[in-house]
Amino acid sequence: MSVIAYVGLGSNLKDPAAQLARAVMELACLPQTTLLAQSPFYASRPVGPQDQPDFVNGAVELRTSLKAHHLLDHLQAIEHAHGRERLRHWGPRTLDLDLLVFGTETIDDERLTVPHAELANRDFALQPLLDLNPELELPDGRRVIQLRTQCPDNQLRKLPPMAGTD
Ligand code: A4P
Ligand code: MG
Repeated sequence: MSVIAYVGLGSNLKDPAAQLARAVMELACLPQTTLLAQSPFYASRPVGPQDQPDFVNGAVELRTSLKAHHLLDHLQAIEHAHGRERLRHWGPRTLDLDLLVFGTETIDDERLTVPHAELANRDFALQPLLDLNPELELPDGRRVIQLRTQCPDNQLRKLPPMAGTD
């Protein structure tokens, strides 16, 4: 059985937009998974420590037969391949892949919280989700469009499409 999953992408080191574009191609190659759509990319002010560069953020919509934890294994392998080092909580990173939504599942264990714990507070995650699916609802019935109007403003700037990614 397959589910629709949404993965958030973020980077603020080493050509962030190119890191995201490459990650989208890598996500498209995951086993038992189809890339259905990708959102525009946005520049955003960092949430958390302010002594770091602005981020580039986006999201993808996947159809996958992988279990959520198995998908997380793949996301972490892609992060690792991008030279991701876990140095500081909410600190700078070459690539961050967050499982934002996984079908209608609610998960809360030592490895995985889905929907992502900070989703409702982050316009840089909510806006790309809305771009992908304006009707999207979380498993608890909250509508993403409603959360977007209530969440703190992080000065999102939509970036022009990158050559070759349209
Ligand atoms: N984990 C639990 N739930 C999830 C999930 N839904 N998706 C666990 C992915 N991972 C999940 O994550 C630490 C652990 O979270 C993982 O090992 C996984 O088992 P991490 O990314 O390695 O570590 P972190 O950065 O210390 O923490 P966290 O909470 O994941 O950070 P976030 O939430 O990813 O936030 N500002 C802007 N403008 N744009 C950004 O993208 N990103 C962050 C990082 C901070 N500020 C930002 C942005
Ligand atoms: Mg993360």
